[in-house]
Amino acid sequence: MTPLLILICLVLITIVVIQIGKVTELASSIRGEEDTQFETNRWNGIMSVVFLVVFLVGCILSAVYYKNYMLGYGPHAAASQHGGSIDFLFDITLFFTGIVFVLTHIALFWFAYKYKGKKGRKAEFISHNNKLEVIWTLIPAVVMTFLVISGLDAWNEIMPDVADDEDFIEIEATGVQFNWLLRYPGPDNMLGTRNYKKITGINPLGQDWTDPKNQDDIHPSEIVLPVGKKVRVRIIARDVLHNFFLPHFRVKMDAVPGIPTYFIFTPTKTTEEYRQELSNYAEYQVPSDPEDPEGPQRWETFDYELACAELCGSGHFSMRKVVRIVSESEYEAWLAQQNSYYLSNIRNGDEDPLKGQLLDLEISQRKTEFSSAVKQALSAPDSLEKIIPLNYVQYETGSANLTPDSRYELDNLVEALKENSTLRIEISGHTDNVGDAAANTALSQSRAGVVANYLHDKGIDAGRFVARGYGQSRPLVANDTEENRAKNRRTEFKILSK
Ligand SMILES: [Cu+2]
Repeated sequence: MTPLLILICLVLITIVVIQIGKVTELASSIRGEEDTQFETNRWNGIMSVVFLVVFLVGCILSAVYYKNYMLGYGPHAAASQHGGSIDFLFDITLFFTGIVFVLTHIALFWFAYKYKGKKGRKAEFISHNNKLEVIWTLIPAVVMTFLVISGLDAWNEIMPDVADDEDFIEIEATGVQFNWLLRYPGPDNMLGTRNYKKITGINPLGQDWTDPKNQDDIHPSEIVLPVGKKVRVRIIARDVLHNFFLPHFRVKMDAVPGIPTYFIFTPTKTTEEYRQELSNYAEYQVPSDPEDPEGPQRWETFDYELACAELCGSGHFSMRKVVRIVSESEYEAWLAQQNSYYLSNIRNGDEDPLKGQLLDLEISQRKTEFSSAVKQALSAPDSLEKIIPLNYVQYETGSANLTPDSRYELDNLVEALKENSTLRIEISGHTDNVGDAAANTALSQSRAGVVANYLHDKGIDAGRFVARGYGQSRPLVANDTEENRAKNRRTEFKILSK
């Protein structure tokens, strides 16, 4: 209904304007053409000046009114070390262009008034004016030079790459339609190599799994960074142009397929600190969900964000990720919870080129597990039975021959015995209940004996360990499934005295 009314109004106004025009035409033909023209000029001139005043005042008022919606003003302070220099560049550019904007508009509309056509006034012919031309060429040239130089200066300050000896965190962001794939280097602090030919459904970045640097890399779903630490982001795209944009940190860089780019920045405010700053602004003191007036306020639910700033296709809007800036200790805790993408998604699957091989990474992980188990057992009260399983000591089926990879776990045991020189242990072999009980006992006895020999060969005094075969007499769990039987076939050791 309303649009119809508006349409009718517009039609009526048009008719009225046309009718007035006709009446004026009639009046002018009665009064004489020239007089009417001068009268029109006078009104045009006056209305130009009125427009000038209303327009300029409107511009200034709206700039002040909407100030808090602009980066660098009000709640949109920069949260990175270099952010201030970018905001300063915007301000200084606004200052000069603002002066030009106001002066040229005044000149435009004031001249339209002052030099309007009047009875007896004739236009002056000027072929050129050297002085004026020099002035209006020189002033913009000087101002432009100043702006360009200060821009270059800021660029050089922001864009140098990190030095070799600098302490920084390197992460990687890959733009794809329509998501950001994030990668952290994992405990080795190094991102592994990539090859686009290796991209598959479960290898979205085309990582080369034979590169050990890739095996601990993490693919998190959000960016988490410690405050005050330099961050280098490797930026690239997999399909079309995207743009890595962290508005609060004044970070913006194209993500180009085939051309790696980067950006280095240092966050200076944690998410929590930024929220506290926002809580001072009225526009953030409203419920973040209008449906729930009692719920948290806008400043409480604020999060830094990563957006794509290149119109990259129909799902462009959905390329948003949360960015959390936290304290160093919170960052360490978060990092410790993240799992290697390779170990949790690729390892020993169809696409694992290292299927069945033991990785250096796994050897050192097992070593850490082993020494913490020993440490825990040694510090536990003496009344507790201290049994530590040798999970990775394996034998060939039905025999007492160790598999080649068993030596890593046995070396861990040798090391523990050397570190704790008074430690005495019992090595025990166990089987499942398949087959003859006496034969099982004999097999477990010889398996425990093989371990004992290994320790002896590595220089551990024979008086410090005994080897015993328990056969099927001490199952961990009921021998009812193949899985459970595998659990019962085991070698372990018990601390006799320390
Ligand atoms: Cu995009």
